[in-house]
Amino acid sequence: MFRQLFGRQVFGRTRTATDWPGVLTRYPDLIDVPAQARAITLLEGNTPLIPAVTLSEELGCKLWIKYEGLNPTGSFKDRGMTAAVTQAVYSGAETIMCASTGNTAASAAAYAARAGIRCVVIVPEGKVAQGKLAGALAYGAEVVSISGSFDDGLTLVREATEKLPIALVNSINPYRLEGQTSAAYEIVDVLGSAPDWLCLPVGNAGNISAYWMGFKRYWEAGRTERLPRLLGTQAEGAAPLVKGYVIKQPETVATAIRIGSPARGEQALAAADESGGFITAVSDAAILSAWRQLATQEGIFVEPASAAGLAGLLASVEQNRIDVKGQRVVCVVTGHGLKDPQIVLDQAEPPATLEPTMAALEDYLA
Ligand code: AN7
Repeated sequence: MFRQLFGRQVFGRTRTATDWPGVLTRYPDLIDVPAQARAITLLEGNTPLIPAVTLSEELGCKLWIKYEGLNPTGSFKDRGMTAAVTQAVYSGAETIMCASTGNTAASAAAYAARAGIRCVVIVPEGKVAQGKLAGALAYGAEVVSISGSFDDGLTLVREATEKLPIALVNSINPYRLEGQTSAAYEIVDVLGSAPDWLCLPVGNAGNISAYWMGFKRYWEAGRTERLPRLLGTQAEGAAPLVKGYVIKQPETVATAIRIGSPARGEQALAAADESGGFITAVSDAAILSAWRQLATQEGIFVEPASAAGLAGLLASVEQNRIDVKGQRVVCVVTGHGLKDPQIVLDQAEPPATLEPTMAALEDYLA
């Protein structure tokens, strides 16, 4: 039955948009992977662009939230991983490797499982949110914890993949960016053209670079008549692109973007500049405040790093660095809230405990 329904489309080489709507298939003319390659996909992408009603009113603009936590492994990384792993398998790789603050690890692990190849992930000890570590382990990756930072891990992975027959799937791999351009296409497909501002968190700086590539490609193809300005946000304790130098010991509650030497830093700065936007930094308190607002005012639960884009938008409006009145703004929220349950338990009031009686409940409600 399964084969009958899905056989050729899923396991064969045929890829058409209706049969198999992962990002490689949805935008085959725009994402550069070998056409003959068997796509390794979990039907990633096609995430909702949710109107943020309360925040729109507060800001006097039209704000949408691109909810990337609804990708198969709970973050935007899946868009790039489908392309990187498809290409790696096509070129004969039997092992993939990455350094990660967590989401890349979980995503690489899932796509490696899908492809039936080995996956080794290097993570900074004690600095990876629980849901990400659980994901990587569940998908069967080999998790190696190092007593160093993400940046130390990436240095190690670069060296290992140069020396050994292992494919690197961090965002220095150009196929990662290829796949991640898909998010820009999706936004334009929904809005009809690019927004005035695109706001997102910046860590290793691959995603902001990919969005800019994507918007420009769509513009060149005549599929949007305008380009957005990019507003990238780093955490104050991990803001090398704002400060202009490498941060040796980055620190932030937003562990996903706890990165001191972004591999795509120069490309990201050039992209922000070319777009007429900029990269800014906000405090952990501002990140947590935006994170709370998204959940309690909009019903959108994300991991803290994901709220950095909104935090940067709110801070930049507050500081009169930008004026978004009447404009169309998209905030990309990059990872699901369930990735980091501990932060909720640390921040929220513990649940009330009651006797199981109506009297106790009435008492509580009053
Ligand atoms: C939720 O997983 O670097 O600027 O190793 O997990 O493209 O690096 C994660 C990054 C934003 C920053 N939001 O994106 C990793 C990793 C979330 C993230 C970023 C990450 P880039």
